[in-house]
Amino acid sequence: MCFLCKGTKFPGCFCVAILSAMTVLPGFPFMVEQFVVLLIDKLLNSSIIRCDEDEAHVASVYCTVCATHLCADCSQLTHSTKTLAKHRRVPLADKPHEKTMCSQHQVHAIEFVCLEEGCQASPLMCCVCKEYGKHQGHKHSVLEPEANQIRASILDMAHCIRTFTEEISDYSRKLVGIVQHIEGGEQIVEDGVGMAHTEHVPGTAENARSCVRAYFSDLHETLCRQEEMALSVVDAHVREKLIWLRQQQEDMTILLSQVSTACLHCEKTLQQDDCRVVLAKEEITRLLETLQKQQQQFTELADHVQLDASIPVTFTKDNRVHIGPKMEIRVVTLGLDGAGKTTILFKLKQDEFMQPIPTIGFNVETVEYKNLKFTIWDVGGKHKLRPLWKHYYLNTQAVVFVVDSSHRDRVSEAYSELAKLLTEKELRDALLLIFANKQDVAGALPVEEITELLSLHKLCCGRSWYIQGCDARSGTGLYEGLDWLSRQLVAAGVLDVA
Ligand code: G3D
Ligand code: MG
Repeated sequence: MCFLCKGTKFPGCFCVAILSAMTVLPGFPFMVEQFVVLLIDKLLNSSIIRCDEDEAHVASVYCTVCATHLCADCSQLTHSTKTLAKHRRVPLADKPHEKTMCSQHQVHAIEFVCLEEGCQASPLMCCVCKEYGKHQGHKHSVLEPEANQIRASILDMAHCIRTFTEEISDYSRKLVGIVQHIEGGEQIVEDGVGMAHTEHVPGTAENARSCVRAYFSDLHETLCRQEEMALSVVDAHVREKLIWLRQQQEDMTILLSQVSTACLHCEKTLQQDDCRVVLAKEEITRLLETLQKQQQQFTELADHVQLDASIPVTFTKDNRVHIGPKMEIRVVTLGLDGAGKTTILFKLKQDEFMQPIPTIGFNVETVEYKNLKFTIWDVGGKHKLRPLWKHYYLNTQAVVFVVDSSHRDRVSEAYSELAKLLTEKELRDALLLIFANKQDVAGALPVEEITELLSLHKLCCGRSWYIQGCDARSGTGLYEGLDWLSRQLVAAGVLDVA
């Protein structure tokens, strides 16, 4: 804000002129800077008195007769005549001061300054004003030292202003530099043979735009590649399906021809005499048995095969296509012993509470939910079994880590196991669902506290993770966890296509 007009931009304020000039003259701020520097130099040098004969000389004496300021040389030169040599010349410090006469008492000069509270508007006084006039008895000081003190403080102020101006100029230069850095521009460079030519230097704005372009071009390439791959998966599926269907068509044609041959044979037999019919009995029986067997096989096939022209496609978050009604997800459930892993698995599987036995080795179950088919490996959590966990990591798309929320003392042990787990290379891209189990137990740690104690925000930085409070006995919270997994695995909008 302008310190003069305080933002009101009153007519005549410098800032108005400066702002309008800046818009037409790009170098204007530097002209203003030079102008201010000149002003300050002039102000600081105003205490130096120049020689009246030659501006380049500094005066050192004052001729009281000619009333001129002179340097020693010019004083000698100009006052060398017989008459002028007699002129009284005094050092500049002893130059008699001009006297201002009192407006009240014209014969008396102003000699004092009144320091009284109410007299700031007219503080000057002569000896009569001081002793008998309106300033009688007022606090006062002598005019000359008072004026000198004010001069000294103006000069002090000028020094401060010079520093202030330098600071403003520095800051302005930085602003110019930053604007140039953002906008970029032309730069003169020399080539190998010493020829100068201009080169475009990109600014940060241009660099940022290039970054955006590069990112989206990569994304575009990746999408094109993924689209090609997805199309080839669909094409392969269609090819295989059509090959199988055509094979079926051929089989049915063969079957029909076998049936028609049998019919013809039977018809022929029916038209023959009794002896021939009796002789054909064995052959006819074999034929009918074969037909019956073929019919049975056909019925079984027709029962099992669903003739369906639909090709249901689902997309994973990483843009892979899945064809078929259910998408299979490999999940491994880990956590300390007693955390509730087996109970969770049984609950999801049977939806009924069973008294679990401590897991030795592992349990594996398939749980279907929405259009996902989770193959869940429940791996024993006892100390001795933990080194075995890594055998289950391969091709695991998600880890469900179960924590016993009712057991505050074991949370730090859970933390160190989880921390170890997250350093495993094979689990680098796996989703992490943390079940804060046993929320039904009185005094169980709430989800927020488990999050804090396991430092999840720090530990899981850069990966997809989610913590869900649950109670494996009743099943509360379990499906919310699976929902999160589904949302992470399947691209939005295609979750319920099957
Ligand atoms: P693990 O497979 O992780 O080792 P388990 O753990 O599933 O075997 O469960 C250990 C104990 O915790 C079992 O009790 C089980 O009933 C209990 N449990 C599991 N989940 C919950 C829960 O949400 N709430 C409560 N209150 N208890 C739970 P036992 O008594 O058999 O040891
Ligand atoms: Mg178990």
